[in-house]
Amino acid sequence: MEYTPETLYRAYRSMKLIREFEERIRAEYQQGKLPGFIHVYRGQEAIAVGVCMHLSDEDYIASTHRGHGHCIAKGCDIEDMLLELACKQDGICKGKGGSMHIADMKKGMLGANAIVGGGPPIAAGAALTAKTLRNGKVSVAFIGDGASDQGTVAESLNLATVLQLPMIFLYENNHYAEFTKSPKPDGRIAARAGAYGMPAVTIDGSDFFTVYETLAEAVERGRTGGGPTAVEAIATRYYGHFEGDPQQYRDAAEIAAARANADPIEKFLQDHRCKDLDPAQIAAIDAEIQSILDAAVERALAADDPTPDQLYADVYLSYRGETA
Ligand SMILES: Cc1ncc(C[n+]2csc(CCOP(=O)(O)OP(=O)(O)O)c2C)c(N)n1
Ligand SMILES: [Mg+2]
Repeated sequence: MEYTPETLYRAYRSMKLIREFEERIRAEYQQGKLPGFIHVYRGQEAIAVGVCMHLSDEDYIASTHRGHGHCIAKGCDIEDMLLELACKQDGICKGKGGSMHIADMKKGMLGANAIVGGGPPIAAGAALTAKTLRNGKVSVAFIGDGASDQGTVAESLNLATVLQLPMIFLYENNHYAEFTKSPKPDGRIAARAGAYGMPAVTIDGSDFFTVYETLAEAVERGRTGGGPTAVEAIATRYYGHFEGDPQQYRDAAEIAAARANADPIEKFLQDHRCKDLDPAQIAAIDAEIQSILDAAVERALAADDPTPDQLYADVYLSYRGETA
């Protein structure tokens, strides 16, 4: 596949924005400035970006509890996300969701989800809409290796095959579910999805180019009536399950090896396809990202909390068309 410089800079910017966004929120969280729980995506950036670069705002994704990367790659606004993480009234979900419940319908981002395995049925529903309306849209469910065993995923695989939905099951196999290491060999998750009767592959999720090329085919299949695809992307969870997790269940050598060998951004920059990228342009992108984050953090921390009235708005739906 040929890559224009624009595509390469775009991929770099998106991966780096995810990385720096999360490093900044970790720092703010450690100082007690952000409430709730955060689950960091570091190490998996090439997956969100390699997938979402094939999608427009009209396509759908359903995310997980580890969703910042998916949101950013799908184009959610950084300031609105930071306001949401700080639970402020102008947040992307008006401050009621926080890190684990970011949704942005304008961007086809159907929601991060604290329910493990909650995303695939939602993505399948969106895919059914696309198929019914014949509008050529596709729907991607991001699914952890832990989530892959949920019944909701099995039902979604079944429905997607039976109805030949324009859907992609994007498994991110980082070998951990919370504090438990997966005993399964790589490839088992794709094999199970394949048994439902859809094309299913296992790929290196730390390599942007592999993800991008695999998804080019899967998205095209979905858009042209070829039905669902499953992709098991092998990845590394760089940090703990949640920010602050001391990781006593993971030995130091394993953590060090993961951090040394599996950085998708380093891998990208060292790839021969990036050899002509201009270091000055890369530095300019890095500087632009820092200024976006500086402004977003400053605004988020100074912004207003929701008022008591706002907290109850949009929570209950009245079928007479009013909110309670
Ligand atoms: C239905 C449900 N069961 C259990 C949990 C608790 N829980 C939160 S994250 C998690 C592990 C998920 O692992 P995986 O799907 O591999 O995603 P990762 O954290 O590795 O990104 C569990 C069990 C939950 N949130 N929802
Ligand atoms: Mg996992």
